[in-house]
Amino acid sequence: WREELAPGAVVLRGFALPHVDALLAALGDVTAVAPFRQMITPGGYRMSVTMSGCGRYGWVSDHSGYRYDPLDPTSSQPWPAMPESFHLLARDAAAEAGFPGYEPDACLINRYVPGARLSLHQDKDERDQVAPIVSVSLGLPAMFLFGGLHRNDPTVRIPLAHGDVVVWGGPSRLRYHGVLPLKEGCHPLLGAERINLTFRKVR
Ligand code: MD5
Ligand code: FE
Repeated sequence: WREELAPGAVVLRGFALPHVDALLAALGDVTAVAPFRQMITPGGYRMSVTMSGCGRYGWVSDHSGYRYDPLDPTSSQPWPAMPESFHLLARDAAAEAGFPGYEPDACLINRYVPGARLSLHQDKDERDQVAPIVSVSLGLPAMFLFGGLHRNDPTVRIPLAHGDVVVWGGPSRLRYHGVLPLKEGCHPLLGAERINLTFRKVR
């Protein structure tokens, strides 16, 4: 159930399964305050993935660029606090992958419906690029694209299912990655969607 994809990148299959009920209840509380919305890229495109967030910072994209912001631009209020169930799961998963003492200060929440995708990119907006990113997949399965440190490096496809957790640390923290268009389907708990919780240490 524990696969090392590359140095620092560890897949923990089903790691979140015992916590799904608590995670979904907390997700409902967060998205009642910070509803999913479509961000606009600096180039003017509307992202197919809708996003929410919690913790001290939220990832924001608009015509002026990408940034982490302590305020949700939709409400002009701080993002909802990170639920304890989110924080504990991220900490446990990071420790399991060899990164003890992980203290994320942001959780970006991505929602994919069939057809939604995330094009190849690097996560480099965080001031702390040493701490790992922890991602938790819920709902419909997705095909993840895992590349290298350069945009044109070859990619491998990694299937991610409900309950899988991936820790992206060490030399894999800055690899290019993306998500292929989500296939149609109906998950028994979530219906026609995939949710990905991505924990980061921003500052
Ligand atoms: C997702 N989200 O499935 C992914 C999970 C994002 C994003 O990519 O930016 O919101 S996080 C995947 C990730 C993070 C950092 C490094 C690497 C992958 N990697 O080295 O492949 O919605
Ligand atoms: Fe990313």
